[in-house]
Amino acid sequence: MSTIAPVAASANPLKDQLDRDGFVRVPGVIDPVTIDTLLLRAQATLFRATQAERDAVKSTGSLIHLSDHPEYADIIGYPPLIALLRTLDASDPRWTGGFLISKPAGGPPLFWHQDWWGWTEPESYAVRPQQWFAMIYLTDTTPENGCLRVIPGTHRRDHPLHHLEAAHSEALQRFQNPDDPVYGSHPDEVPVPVRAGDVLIGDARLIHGAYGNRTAQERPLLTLWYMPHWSGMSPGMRARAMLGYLRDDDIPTPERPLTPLDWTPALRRRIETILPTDEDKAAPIPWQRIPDVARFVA
Ligand SMILES: O=C(O)CCC(=O)C(=O)O
Repeated sequence: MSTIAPVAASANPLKDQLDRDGFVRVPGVIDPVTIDTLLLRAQATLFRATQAERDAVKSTGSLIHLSDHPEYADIIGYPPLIALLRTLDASDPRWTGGFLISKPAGGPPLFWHQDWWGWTEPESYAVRPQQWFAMIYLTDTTPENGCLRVIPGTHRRDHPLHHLEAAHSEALQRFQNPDDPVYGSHPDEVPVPVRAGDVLIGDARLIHGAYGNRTAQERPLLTLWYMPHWSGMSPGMRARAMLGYLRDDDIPTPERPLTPLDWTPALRRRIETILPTDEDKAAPIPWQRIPDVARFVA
């Protein structure tokens, strides 16, 4: 008589899901009062953004760097969020940047893209992630109001969407050609709706985008970038990440961009333990956002 071997229960199902699919949704990480105050702060921040600034990134909706807004310090270092990163196996998490990305009522879809920039390096094709996003939507989201959509598993394998026009270009941001397939539905897409207070952790290599907002309300999101294994990264990759943290990369910035080093000590202290530092002075690896799909092994 044949017997079926019992399947071992995973010791860390959230991490397993993140490794396999490239993202994981964790409910109820942020308490309702914190979400409420973040929503008020986001509305105030958006009130100051000009229409021209928002039109320049129409597909994204807004792209407001949080280093210019120290008033978000508490969420960057929010203890339950940092504890979640460690639960997912982050050995030495550090925050390198983040954005208020808000889709106004009637805003178009966000183009398909992935956010990783270290594709010259062999470890960018390995299971172990180098960079995560933590997405914190400040309202409930659905496909109607512009929730996230993802192509599971594409952090480690080739997909036709890797071969579209390079994402993040000015024309794509401006939504100049609404018929471009980079904004369209794809048969492999999976919607990822959330409740306010949930956190989505994802691998920066994952192909993702967002539906258009067909409601009359704004849909605000805080995207935070963490390097889960800072001291385990190669010195060259750490040096490149450091340039991003210091606002010396290809992301458009105001004339005098801030970093947490400019913040008042009281605010900076809230996130001191997760701020990146780098004593190696290694040469940074090249900024390469396009994967060499022949090197995917999955
Ligand atoms: O607007 C969204 O829902 C997704 C934002 C996004 O793709 C990102 O932060 O990389």
